[in-house]
Amino acid sequence: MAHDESSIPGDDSPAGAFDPASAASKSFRAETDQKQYSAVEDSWAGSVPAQYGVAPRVRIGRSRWFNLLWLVPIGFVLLITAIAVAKGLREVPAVAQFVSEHPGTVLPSGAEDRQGIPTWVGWQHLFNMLLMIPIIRSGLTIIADHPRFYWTRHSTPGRDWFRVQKPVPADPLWTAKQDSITLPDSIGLPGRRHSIGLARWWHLGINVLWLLNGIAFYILVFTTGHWQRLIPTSWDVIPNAVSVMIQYLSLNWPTDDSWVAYNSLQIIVYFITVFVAAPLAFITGLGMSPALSTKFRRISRVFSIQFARSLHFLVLIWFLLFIIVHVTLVVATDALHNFNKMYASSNDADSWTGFWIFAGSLVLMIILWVGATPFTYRHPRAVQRIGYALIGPAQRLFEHLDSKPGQYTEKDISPYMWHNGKYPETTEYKELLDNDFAEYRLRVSGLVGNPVELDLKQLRELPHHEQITQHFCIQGWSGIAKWGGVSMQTIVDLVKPAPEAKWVIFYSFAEGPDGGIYYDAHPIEQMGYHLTMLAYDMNNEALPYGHGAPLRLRNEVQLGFKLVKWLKGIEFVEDFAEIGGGEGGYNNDHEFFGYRQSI
Ligand SMILES: Nc1nc2c(c(=O)[nH]1)N[C@H]1C(S)=C(S)[C@@H](COP(=O)(O)O)O[C@H]1N2
Ligand SMILES: [Mo]
Repeated sequence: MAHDESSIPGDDSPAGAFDPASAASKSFRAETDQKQYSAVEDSWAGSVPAQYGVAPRVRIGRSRWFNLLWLVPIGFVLLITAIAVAKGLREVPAVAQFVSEHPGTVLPSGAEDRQGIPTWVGWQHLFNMLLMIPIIRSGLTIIADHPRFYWTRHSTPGRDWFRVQKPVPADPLWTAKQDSITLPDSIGLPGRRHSIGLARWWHLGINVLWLLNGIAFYILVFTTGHWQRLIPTSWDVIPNAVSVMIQYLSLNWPTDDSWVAYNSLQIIVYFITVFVAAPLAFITGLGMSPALSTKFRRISRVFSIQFARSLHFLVLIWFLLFIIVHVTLVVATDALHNFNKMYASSNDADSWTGFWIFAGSLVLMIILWVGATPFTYRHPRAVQRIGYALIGPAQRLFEHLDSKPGQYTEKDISPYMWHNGKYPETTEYKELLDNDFAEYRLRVSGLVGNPVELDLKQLRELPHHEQITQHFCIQGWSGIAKWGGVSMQTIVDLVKPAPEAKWVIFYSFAEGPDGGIYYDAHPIEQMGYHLTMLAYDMNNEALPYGHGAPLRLRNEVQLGFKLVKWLKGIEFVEDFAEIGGGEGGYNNDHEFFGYRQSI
């Protein structure tokens, strides 16, 4: 394993006609874009033009796609048919008897003593509603950034089971960014194409509040006995739920007793929503984190990021269906009474109090809805700061998961790996490429005792490190590859960072969409992680052009955008505030991403 220290330039060896001092003073900072971006304007992110998707489609069999818009007429016909059938059924004596024996509501013992909707339920319901809207809207923007769903982690084109985008074009260098689509600003939060950075602050930030609201709800539900209204306590709920379904569909609705107990169909649906869908949203959300998935590989092997992302999406569908049916029934069945129960904690059937409170909350909801996207475009840094204040602690925590190598095996390697980012177009890079990188030098500088410049031969002479790991793009796609190269710890040992060095900046040959070279900052602790490396090989061959030739970074606790491709330099610094726009990376400066991305 030991390498000959004296063969490394930067030592005072004869080979090193290289001056450490000049390397240390030379930095790539000057090539970064130092402009501070503080609004989302038309020229934002290199003026990425709007691009709209297609109607949602589900794959049937190998390659046939079913357009889900057909569900509108089909659903309508089914509903009409179901109503006709239910009406007919109620005329059948046996069914009439079944309905009268199972009127719909099962009263648990002591229900009479627990009657009423407590005020805290009303408040939590209100908060939940206000929080769910931005969560769902920003979630749609996140989906729009990779508008496809898969069941396996390979994200292979054509193997998606759902898409709102055309099939992937044949272009071998087609990027995930090119594949992203625009949403209307009133639907997505925000709607602009590839505004995932901002959407994630909304989504993850508000998720924290939603989670706290949910935890408070769980605690109150179980300490007050209110759980007995939400959790079925006898098998009688099944026939009663069937009965309620027949009664609703026949448009001859069950007597409402919800001040005392919900009907059986309500209980089942509320139970699923509160105790299955909500926790599943949380778990599947975490299932998409690179740091957690890499650490808990045994779980994520089966429960892969794409499986988690697909389930997360199905939970969204459940919530959307729930909201539509729930709101329809609240309004269609004794609306004033229902508003009084949930908004005024009162069983008054005729007063308008509950309605006015509801109307007030609706106004608030509409103002927030209409204002959220324009606010985000005008104050993206505020969205970024608030979002980071909320989710940052969890992101920092998960960054400490230093996982062992050998995560996957050769047979897990993905047949297709998406490309991403802006390809290097500078003459500097093209000349190197044309010359097979014979002139390539990686420059490692900054707060180090021994700055070095390494060519590819020297890099290949350093102790070899290999890992088969999974890539997690912020946009949602993933893939497994085998990476061969040098462990970052080897580079650290070689250059001997000074104690003040806290951050490591990786600079690319490639520019970003607004000009200025792509760069990213990583905490120095993570340079010692088992899975932090510089890769010059991918799947047993020299790293291809599209994936970052001749050298790229891998740090498996982080999302893909932090893994700089076409690497030309590394600088150890005390603080990233003076690099580029000062936010810790190109996408952070320009697209309001975060600098810690373990989730
Ligand atoms: N120089 C540079 N490196 C970059 C990017 C980029 O735009 N420029 N994009 C990043 C993003 S968003 C991802 S997901 C990965 C994609 O790596 P791949 O194309 O090898 O799959 O590269 C990262 N490295
Ligand atoms: Mo990415």
